[in-house]
Amino acid sequence: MKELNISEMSKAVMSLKKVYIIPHVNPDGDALGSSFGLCRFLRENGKSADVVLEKEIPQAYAFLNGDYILTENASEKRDVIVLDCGDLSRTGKSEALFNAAEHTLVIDHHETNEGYGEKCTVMGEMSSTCEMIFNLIKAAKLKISRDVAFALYTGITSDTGGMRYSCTSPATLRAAAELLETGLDIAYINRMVFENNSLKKIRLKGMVYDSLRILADGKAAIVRMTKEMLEKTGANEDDSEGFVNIPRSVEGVEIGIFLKEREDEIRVSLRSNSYADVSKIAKALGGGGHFHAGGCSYKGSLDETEEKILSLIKEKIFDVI
Ligand SMILES: [Mn+2]
Repeated sequence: MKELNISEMSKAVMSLKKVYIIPHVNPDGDALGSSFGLCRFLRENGKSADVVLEKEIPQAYAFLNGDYILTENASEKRDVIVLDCGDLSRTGKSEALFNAAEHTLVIDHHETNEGYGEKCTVMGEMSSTCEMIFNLIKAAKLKISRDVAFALYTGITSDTGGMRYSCTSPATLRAAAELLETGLDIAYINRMVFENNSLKKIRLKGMVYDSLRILADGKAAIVRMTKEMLEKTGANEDDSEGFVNIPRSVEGVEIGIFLKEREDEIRVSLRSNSYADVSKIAKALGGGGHFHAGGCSYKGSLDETEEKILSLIKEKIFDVI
């Protein structure tokens, strides 16, 4: 594996003729935005490019109007560009395409990415893979069309929570400004990304809000999503994206806990606002994450899981500060 800077990667990308572009499984706005953005850019510049997805695109991202092929239909031998995948397993079934390719390029912004593929560019300081694709096109000194800008802006706004998270740098905002100059409808994109929920999801969210309880003298808060809630609303687990922010947003709360009841385990998501390192809790139960975000699974009932998490939070965080 060779590590490249973004302009070297730009040259490496432009040297390929026929590529499959592969984002991570269960793709989000950045994975899809960077894939469609790069794919459109390469096609506009005379390359043969296709985005490859393992499953049909999530309905929430249909507005991107991106065309793609499913992994099982990607039958040609082509070079592969992997986007927004912190490790190779995140390519899911498309890993086979990666393994069969002559040339493999990896472009990603996950700090935990240790590098893989023939050539790799990882920039943990970037807000999004879309911001990296923007820089890659700038390095090639080629034009960014409105279609490309539409996809890239979607990914940047997704991964920065609408330019609110700390990953938003001055350079991110300058990139966003330049993308907007192509004539994008910023209100439309942000509405599609943040304010376009299915009725099922809103009903589910209402139930999850109702489960909110305050723990640890107001320093932690918890919400639960049960299998029954999913049955009642007809929603699925994908609809719970972002719910972990509900408990974290209660005034005075440092740690937010979200428990999802699955068939044979409870999935635990943790978030902290400032001083609590929640990855310590996640790691203690065999999971992982970062300082402010962690996740793990636990075999037990919802009540047992809550009890376990709460005792770990007290022992590893509130007792030591
Ligand atoms: Mn991303």
